[in-house]
Amino acid sequence: MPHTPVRVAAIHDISCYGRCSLNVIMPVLSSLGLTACPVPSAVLSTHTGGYGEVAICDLTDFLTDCLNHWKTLNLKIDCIYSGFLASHQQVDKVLDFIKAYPDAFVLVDPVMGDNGSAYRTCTKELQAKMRLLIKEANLITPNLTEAAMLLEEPYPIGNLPIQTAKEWLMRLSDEGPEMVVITGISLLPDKLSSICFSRTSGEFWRVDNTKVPINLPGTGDIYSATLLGKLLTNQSLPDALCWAGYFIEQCIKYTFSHGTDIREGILLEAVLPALFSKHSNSSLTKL
Ligand code: PXL
Repeated sequence: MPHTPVRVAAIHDISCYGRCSLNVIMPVLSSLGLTACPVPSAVLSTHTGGYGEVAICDLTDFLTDCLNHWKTLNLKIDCIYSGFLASHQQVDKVLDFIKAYPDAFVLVDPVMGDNGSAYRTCTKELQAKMRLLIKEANLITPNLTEAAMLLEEPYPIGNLPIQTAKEWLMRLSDEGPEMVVITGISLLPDKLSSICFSRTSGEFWRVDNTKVPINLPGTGDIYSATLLGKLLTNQSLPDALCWAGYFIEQCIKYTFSHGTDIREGILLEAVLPALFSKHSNSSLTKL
């Protein structure tokens, strides 16, 4: 039997130092048995989270050239997964990839900000274009900051009421994506929750994980790659949600316990084996 890999075109940046984006997405997807095809949107000397003035090589034109070449090859691409985009013009390039592979599952991780603020590269134009890009997605995975930006709502202070959380999930799904996951929500003391909605089943779920007092770059990238990897290897949405929550909790706890420089991100190399645990051990609740 020929082996047919599941191929994921991963359109994200490469940050040369500080674990995030393609540097962490590739190992997670590969470990889960998927073939990740990296399509770099930009190369940065470091991520933008604390290393000062970053050298950036914008690869907008490369995205066009890459797709044009791929089109001549009749490749089978099963999934398009977009993340950090260096400019609002790159949204059109991602849309070109989506048009070229109409049967591909589309995950848009709308990487725009965290903790109530936009990343310094995320302009108002990029925020507006991201609102258009999510319309073409099957699944989106904003954190709470990004969900607020997509909905043009203020960042919520304090705990988000459950009714508001459900309303935000549905409003985001109304924009297009069948599945919506919002991460990094405080609903319970000492817990961080991820919540999701499937429009097909009309169901909402929540997974609660231990809150660890540390904010590491790349966390959202590892979370979304794990969720995607589990979904594409035939786990249901709530099971994939449990796995992503469990894995990121292990990642953060391990890194916190080692006291490394926060900017270096998650000590992923040591934690990857947790992807193969027998159970995810996360507590799943219907919202
Ligand atoms: O992990 C998100 C991310 C991706 N890419 C770059 C970033 C960040 C967050 O800081 O700076 C370049």
